[in-house]
Amino acid sequence: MKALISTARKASERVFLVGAELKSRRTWEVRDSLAELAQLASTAGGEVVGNGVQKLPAPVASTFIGAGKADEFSALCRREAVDTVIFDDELSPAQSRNLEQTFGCKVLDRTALILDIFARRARTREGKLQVELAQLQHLLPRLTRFWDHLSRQKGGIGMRGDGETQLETDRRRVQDRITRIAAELDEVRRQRSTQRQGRQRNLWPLASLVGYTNAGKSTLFNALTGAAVLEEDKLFATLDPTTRRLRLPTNQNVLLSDTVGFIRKLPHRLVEAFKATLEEVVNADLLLHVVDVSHPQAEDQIAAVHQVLAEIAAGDKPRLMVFNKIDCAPNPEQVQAFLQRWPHAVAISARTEEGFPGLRTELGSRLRPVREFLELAIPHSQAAVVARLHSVAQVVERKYDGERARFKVRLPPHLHGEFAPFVLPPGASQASLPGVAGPPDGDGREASRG
Ligand SMILES: Nc1nc2c(ncn2[C@@H]2O[C@H](COP(=O)(O)OP(=O)(O)OP(=O)(O)O)[C@@H](O)[C@H]2O)c(=O)[nH]1
Ligand SMILES: [Mg+2]
Repeated sequence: MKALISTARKASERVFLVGAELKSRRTWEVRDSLAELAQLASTAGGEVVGNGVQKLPAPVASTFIGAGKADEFSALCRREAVDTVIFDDELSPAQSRNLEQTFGCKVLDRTALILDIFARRARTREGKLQVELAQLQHLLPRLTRFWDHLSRQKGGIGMRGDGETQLETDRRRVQDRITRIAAELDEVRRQRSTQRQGRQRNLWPLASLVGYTNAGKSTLFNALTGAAVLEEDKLFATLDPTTRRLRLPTNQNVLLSDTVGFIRKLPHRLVEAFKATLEEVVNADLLLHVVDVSHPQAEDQIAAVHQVLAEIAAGDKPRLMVFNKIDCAPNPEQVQAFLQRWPHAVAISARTEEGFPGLRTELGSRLRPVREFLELAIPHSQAAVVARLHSVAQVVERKYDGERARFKVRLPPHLHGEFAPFVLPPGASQASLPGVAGPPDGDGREASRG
């Protein structure tokens, strides 16, 4: 045990990975998942010295893998002077504790590893707070022996980020810290939502880049907008969202935002913690789903992204599939197959900018609806609705008509629902005012409410 702790102070931690081939999974899926876990571990600064897989009908309640297998791996780890064992699946607090006893070293799961990477990547106040909150919530139930061990070990994978300094032996303090962070996050988000209203006033439609981590979202974002967001051949290079204006060849302005990438088995807690950051995605008028076509698991990655989108209630958003990295795709037929499967998809290289004209054209036509005008009739009694309209819409014409004010406006599509009761049918304004005084029935009911 002593020997293990001292080796943890070497330049990189020696890491051993464990996967389970459950009945529901195929061997190659476990292998792919472990390969990705190895990438995550090295992104976190670990040196992967080996891995082990066990075939199981279902996870074992006490130790996830079978006790015999755990002993076998543990002996291997001691021989290899392993500092940290990382499981590819989320472990329960009890499993973590038992496994740590067996292995005699730090045992982490995929969730803790991803949280660790996020902690290193977070730059904004909000991003840091979100990660710290998720880390504390993940660790709190696991604070026992693991805890002593970690405080002796001081940091290392799974224990970095702002969380580290606050983690004392007292659970109570951790709980207090959780409460404080939650309050602080609330405040940061309130301020951000004020800023966002400013953006809505601009009335430019918002397109958000989504996709599996390392698909090339930031590279595309930088190439299109001239921004300088970090692009790196590492998982989760981007964490905090960035938004820039993009002018299309049609002279149309749109906003483009780049944000955190997705990954399979993305911890639910993290999706929850990042929901606010992902507002850029939830509020977008169009999602650009960037896919790395040169990746052997491109298909699985698409499915994983769809799953996360559904989890954040963005599953129904209009979507444009962007097949990226065609410059290094292993064969052109495969790119063609992707294009055929997804209507209106585009194939590009964010690196060489091949395919950009087609992408820009597609963006222009998919984001056009926001340029159209809507006609509204709002009773004068609904002063709050009128005020709200002025704050979010571009009002190009205003007329007064007895008890109602009529507006010709441009309104972002995601706000259409809010004003639906006041919308006039197309062409209604062409008729003489008194004759069409009655907008749809729904309007009358709204009016009598105010
Ligand atoms: N060959 C090639 N490489 C690309 C292309 N686009 C991006 N890359 C590379 O892919 C790697 C990941 O690119 P990023 O833009 O950081 O990917 P991302 O989707 O923003 O990744 P995260 O922020 O980690 O989610 C970098 O090494 C890029 O240089 C492309 O079209 N062709
Ligand atoms: Mg990125």
